[in-house]
Amino acid sequence: MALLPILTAPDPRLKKKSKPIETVDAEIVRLMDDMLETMYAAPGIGLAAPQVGVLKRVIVLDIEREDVKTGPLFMANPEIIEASDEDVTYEEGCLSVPEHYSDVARPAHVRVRYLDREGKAQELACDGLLATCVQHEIDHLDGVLFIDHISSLKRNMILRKLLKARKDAEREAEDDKPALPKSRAKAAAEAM
Ligand code: K1U
Ligand code: ZN
Repeated sequence: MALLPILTAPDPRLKKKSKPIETVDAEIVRLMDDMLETMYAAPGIGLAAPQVGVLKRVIVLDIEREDVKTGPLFMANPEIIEASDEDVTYEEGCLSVPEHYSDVARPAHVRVRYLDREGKAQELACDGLLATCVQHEIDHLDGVLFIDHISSLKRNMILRKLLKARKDAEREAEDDKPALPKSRAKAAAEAM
């Protein structure tokens, strides 16, 4: 298994619509396993393939808590086939929007149809955090982030901060590099 790099906003790949899976073959199983390992390492409770730069309709989740023991869930081509009229608001985070959180209202109960890790068609009734998380992950497959559900004022403020953090990190990495490659630096010193 392998840890995959997680893309952060604003990255154009996070805004694209992902393609359906034709069959859950060995390549998709490997992607699912790598995504689960990446999600646990982050740590997170869900991850969608576009977050690791793969525009395929695959998500993984594990919201295990003392009261919820679903274990890891692997879903290819997940679709919401029923949603409650009742909404619930949850403070959401996202591994692609690090260190920012916002309240988002979504249907409190949903029924999801998907292909599991063995390629078998399944349906699952989701409530509570699992319902919120599965909707958040399916949104990723359609190029939608939780910040698309909040005011444009707050969204743009978060995106500006993320862009600044990325530029600062790039500048720091650049400052840590030697000004000249070692061999040229040595040659320059010897020539003096
Ligand atoms: O999609 C993602 O980036 C994963 C995201 C899922 C999510 C969280 C909260 C509401 C909706 C969807 C995360 O996992 S953010 C990290 C997180 O919530 C968490 C991390 C460790 C322990 C418990 C929660
Ligand atoms: Zn997310």
